[in-house]
Amino acid sequence: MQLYSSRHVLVDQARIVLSNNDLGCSTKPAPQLYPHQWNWDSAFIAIGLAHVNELRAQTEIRTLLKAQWFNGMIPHIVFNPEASDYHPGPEYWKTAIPGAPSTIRTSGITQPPILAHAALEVYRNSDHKQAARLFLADIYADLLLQTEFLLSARDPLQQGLAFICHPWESGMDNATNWDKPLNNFNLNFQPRFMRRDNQKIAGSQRPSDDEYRRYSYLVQRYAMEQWDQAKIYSLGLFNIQSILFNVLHLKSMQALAEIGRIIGQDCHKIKDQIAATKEAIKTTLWNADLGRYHDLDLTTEAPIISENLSQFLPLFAGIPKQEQAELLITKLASPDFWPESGWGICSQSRGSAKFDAQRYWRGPVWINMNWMIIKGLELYGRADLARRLAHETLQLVEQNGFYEYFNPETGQGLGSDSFSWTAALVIDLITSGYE
Ligand code: 2M8
Repeated sequence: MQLYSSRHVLVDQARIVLSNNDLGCSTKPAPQLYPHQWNWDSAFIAIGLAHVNELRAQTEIRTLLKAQWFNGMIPHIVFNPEASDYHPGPEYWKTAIPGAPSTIRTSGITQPPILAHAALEVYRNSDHKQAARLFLADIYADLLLQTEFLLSARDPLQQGLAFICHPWESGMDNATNWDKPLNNFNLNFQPRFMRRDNQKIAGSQRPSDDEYRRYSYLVQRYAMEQWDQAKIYSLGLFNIQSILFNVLHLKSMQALAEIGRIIGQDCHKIKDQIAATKEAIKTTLWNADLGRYHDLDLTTEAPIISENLSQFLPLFAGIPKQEQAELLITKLASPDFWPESGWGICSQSRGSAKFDAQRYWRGPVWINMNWMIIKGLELYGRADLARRLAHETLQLVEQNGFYEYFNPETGQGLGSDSFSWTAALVIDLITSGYE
């Protein structure tokens, strides 16, 4: 990589973060807090690694795919056998069952499906296109299988939208969106759980014990069903059509169609599905009176109207019409979401009673969210705002470190330091020409 940007020092620092978190064939999200491989973290990590070591970026994706379940599900965690200091670990998940990989231990749920998009980005940024094409050809069937899993097991009513069954599948674990659905089911037993996260990070920056109790209950309850997808759906405990998850599902299908074109596969079926999912997001997850997107609780059929930033993410997959996009961008650019302090986008509106500047997905700024919004702004011709947001994002990391998330008012780093996707996406922004 030839880099003449004045930000080359930041790129060098980011490379060090990634190399310190390198487990060999995958990258842990953070040195102590997250010692295993995580699904969507690895996708973001591959996007950054593609600029510095494209073969290693490919390996990151291949390693995750090795842990794919027979039904196509790509698990949210692939456990590192060398690490034991994370709860819940492999024993808790009880995933040593038929249908799960036999030699690799994983969790029993998935995460936002951005992997196919990451694979396409790795190809696009490759200096060795022929080898990169072979990489795409090698992984195409696995990516297709994952999509088919989301189109069948996760869309039992064939509505064009995939549901998630656990807040951990949303990627935004304790977002205010899940407050109501997470309290809509009774606990038929008290799940045992322990908090290792709070021993490493201040509790005020992490989810509450009550949330952990419910996360743990769902894991134990689904494990009792041996992770049978139809049974998980029919339990109806936490079946949510999340905006973010479906935006990334669509984005990955768009990428898959493009990968198919590059490697000469017939993609007409996936193109039909792209149209169906796009339409479903535009109709089922859109409220015309409020002029905004929302999640939907599949069990109660109730829309979930939360002042969380996921309502803007349809921009990332080019879903809204231009006039709807203008509405979203006006709200996004208001100080409630984009404070004048200049550190990017809050995960929860500052105008909402639930805003908490320190607590995880309930207020802090996240670099992967800023990154997706930058890409969305580019798509809708708002290069001015994209540039401003990219600049603020880079300043934030330069001045405060490669943290997991940040206080939107002070810029203070929160959660874990040396966080991999922060480093990877900083590399991507800088090599894309942002300053
Ligand atoms: C966080 O989630 C894990 C559980 O999956 C945790 O809190 O222990 C989330 O921020 C998630 O989006 C992320 O993938 C994971 C690893 O960075 O950490």
